[in-house]
Amino acid sequence: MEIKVLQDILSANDAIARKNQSRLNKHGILTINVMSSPGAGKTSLIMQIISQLREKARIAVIEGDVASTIDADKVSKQGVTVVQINTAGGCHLDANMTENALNNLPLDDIDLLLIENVGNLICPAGFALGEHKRVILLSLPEGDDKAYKYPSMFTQADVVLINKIDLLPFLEFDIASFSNAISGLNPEVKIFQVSCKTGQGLEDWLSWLQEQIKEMKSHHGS
Ligand SMILES: Nc1nc2c(ncn2[C@@H]2O[C@H](COP(=O)(O)OP(=O)(O)O)[C@@H](O)[C@H]2O)c(=O)[nH]1
Ligand SMILES: [Mg+2]
Repeated sequence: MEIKVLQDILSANDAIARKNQSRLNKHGILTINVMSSPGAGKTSLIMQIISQLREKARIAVIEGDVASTIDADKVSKQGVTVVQINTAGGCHLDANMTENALNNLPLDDIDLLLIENVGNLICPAGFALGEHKRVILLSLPEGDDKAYKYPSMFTQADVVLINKIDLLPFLEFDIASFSNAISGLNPEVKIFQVSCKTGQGLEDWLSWLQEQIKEMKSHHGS
């Protein structure tokens, strides 16, 4: 019985997520669901994307947090349109919350929508929002065993960003072993080593992102 309830919730969520995605497709908006543990660097990544791509793409952000508007305030100071979702205790965003956020965004004026999910390496993996790509950050201080401990997050990722690479000299983190673990779970995944603080490694990842924006535009015919 419990399993049935869970299945109902997930299939209702999936139906709204599909609706969100076709709405985003109609407007040609590439949408990225950014997920990680708290503190791995989601907001820092979004700030880097804004500063590096703002001349090339019209960017908007959905900020998901249990409470507060701290991250949304940072993004808003950059002059970027942002909608905050407070989940009031919920450990992840869902498609219904995302639909409400989309209702409050100028969809005709956006090329790239970045969704910062609630900081959590477990729950967000189960809930599609309507995004086109899932980007997971794993930062060096979290340890190189996390792919084995939280496999569902990595199995569903399109991209894994190994963040805080600037801290490598100070930590024991085996990049090769972590990368092999992810590739074993998910052979298609793209892995980039980056520092959202120093900017190291961001160039390759930003090229990938721009490629995706271009592809979305070509489908959209604009
Ligand atoms: N050394 C270092 N610190 C980083 C890097 N990226 C983020 N941080 C720091 O990590 C902390 C958490 O970052 P934040 O972007 O707020 O993480 P979030 O909770 O996932 O949104 C902040 O103090 C950032 O300045 C990085 O690449 N290197
Ligand atoms: Mg944040």
